[in-house]
Amino acid sequence: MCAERRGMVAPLAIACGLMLASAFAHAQVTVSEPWIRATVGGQKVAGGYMQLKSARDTALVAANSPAAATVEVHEMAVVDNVMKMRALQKLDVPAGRTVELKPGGYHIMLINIKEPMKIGAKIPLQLIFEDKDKKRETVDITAEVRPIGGASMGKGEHKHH
Ligand SMILES: [Cu+2]
Repeated sequence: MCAERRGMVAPLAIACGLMLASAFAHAQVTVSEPWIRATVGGQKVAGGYMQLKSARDTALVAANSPAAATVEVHEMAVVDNVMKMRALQKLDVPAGRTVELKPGGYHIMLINIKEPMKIGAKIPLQLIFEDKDKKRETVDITAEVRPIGGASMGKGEHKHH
């Protein structure tokens, strides 16, 4: 399926992703620049980040990966001055708008990872989107593990519920 082919090349430059998106116009969702943050020590969770864009209104409703027991879609928000994250039933991806998953905001959470996330590793991820007519689209991507740093949210980041 086109979505899968496109997913395979998603780690390439955004420009490439956009070209492919127009070449396969019937496929809805484009995923660009997926990456997973490297883990340290015995950390059991890892955050995944990427940009989502869809030709039609849709929503990210689920995700999974062979590298983790569970994968959830999370949101980070300040509640009573404390940065917290919570699982979302779905993350809306409105037509034509780029939805960014990034540190400190929306993210994919890999929970109970089977091995530490090592820099440079390529982690398969499957994203499941569902539109308002309940039509599902599955997108397979490969996310590269990148170092901790950049827009770090501090120590509380991976405390869960
Ligand atoms: Cu999270």
